[in-house]
Order: sequence, then C-alpha cells, then structure tokens
Amino acid sequence: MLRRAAVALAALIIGAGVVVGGIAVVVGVGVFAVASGSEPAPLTATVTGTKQTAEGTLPHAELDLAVYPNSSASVPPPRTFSPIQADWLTGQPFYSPSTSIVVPANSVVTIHFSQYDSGGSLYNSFFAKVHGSLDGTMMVNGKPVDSLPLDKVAHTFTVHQYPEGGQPDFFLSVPLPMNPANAPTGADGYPTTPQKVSVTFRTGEPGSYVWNCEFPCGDMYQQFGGPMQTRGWMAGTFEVV
Ligand SMILES: [Cu+2]
Repeated sequence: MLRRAAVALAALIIGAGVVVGGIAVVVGVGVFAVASGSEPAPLTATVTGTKQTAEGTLPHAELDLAVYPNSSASVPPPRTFSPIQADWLTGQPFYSPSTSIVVPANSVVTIHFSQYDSGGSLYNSFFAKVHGSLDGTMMVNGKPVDSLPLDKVAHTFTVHQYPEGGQPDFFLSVPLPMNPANAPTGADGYPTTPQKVSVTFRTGEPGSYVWNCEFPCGDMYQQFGGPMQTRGWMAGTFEVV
C-alpha cells in the first residue's frame, strides 16, 4: 500500500515536471517569437531641402508619424505574428505607419507627430522635457516649448542606444501632449484635430538605436507591458544611415 502510494506520488511528480517543462518550452517559444518578431517595413525620412546650422548647410529630411489610441475601421492595427498576440494587443495604442525609423546621417531631421490619444501623468519628470533637439525646444501646435506639464502627456518618443554602445552617442526624447477628454471626435472615435508636434534634431555618423515610449500607456506591470514592449506599437528601431 505504502509502495503503491510512493509510485503514484512519483508519477505525479514526473507528470508535473512534464507539464512545467512544456510550459517552459511554450514560454520560451513565445519569448523567441517576440524577440524575432517581424519588424514593420522601414519608414525613411525624405530629404526636403537644406538647413543652415552652426556647422554650415546640412541636408534637411522630414518624416511623419501618427499616434493612435487604438485601431479602427479607418486605421488598421500594426502587423502581429499570431492571433493570440493580435487579441492581446486589441484596443492598445500604437505609432503609425511604422516603428522602424530610418534617418540620414550628418543631417538635420524633423519628425512631425499627429497625436490622437488621451493621456495622463508620467512617472518621471525627465521625460516631460525635450532632450536632444537642435535648439532644446519642440513645436507644439505652432508654439515652441521645452517641456509639457507632467500630467498632460500622452506618449513619448525616446531614442537611445543599445547598452553595449560603441557607436556615436545619440539621445532624443520628446513628450507628446494628450488630447483633452472632451475633444470633439470623428466617426472613427479619434479627435478631429490631433495634437501637432514637430521636433528638429541633428544626426551624426551612422548608428543603430532603439526607441520606445516612456509614458505608462500599456498594460501589466506599471502599465509598461503589452504594446510598450512590442515593436510596431510603442517601441521600434531608429537607424541613422
Ligand atoms: Cu505610449
């Protein structure tokens, strides 16, 4: 009797081990799938002219990005690699049309943002300020500002380096203002007039960087999960070529 119980217990332990092992494999595959997730098609800044700088005349390139609170009939969601991920990210905010940004080296670059989301408060006031622009400011709805109120932010566009470095130093961070809760909206549910932000910065030699949003707009831990850690949504690459 005792022996039979011992065998049953051993079988139970082995069975549990197989289940845990199976879960580990599934989680491992999931992590691998995220890490190797299909990168959205690159969005390359277009050279539109030249700009005078302290270092002389440089090429000027421009790029348009929009930020949506969720997908809709008029704005499809970013590409996902599985139905489970698509379901998981339904109704989450994202940058559009791509999060794989390419800008020219040794140039002046302007990114124009159209921001359609609501917002709230940042955790860290550092990200309420403009960092890395040509003159320390950004244009918000036609007016130059160097920061936003901490509690009026929707998302940030924060470009930084891989930890290993070994390439030109580059850091750019801009907060994007939220739309007020009572902003008039159109048929697709987005504000009829988005918040318009333009930031102009100087690029140096070529390098590979990443960017992400620093506003807690996702889900799970401290609202920094879900779209916040997913390329195509609130994170991406930033190539200076
Ligand atoms: Cu965000």
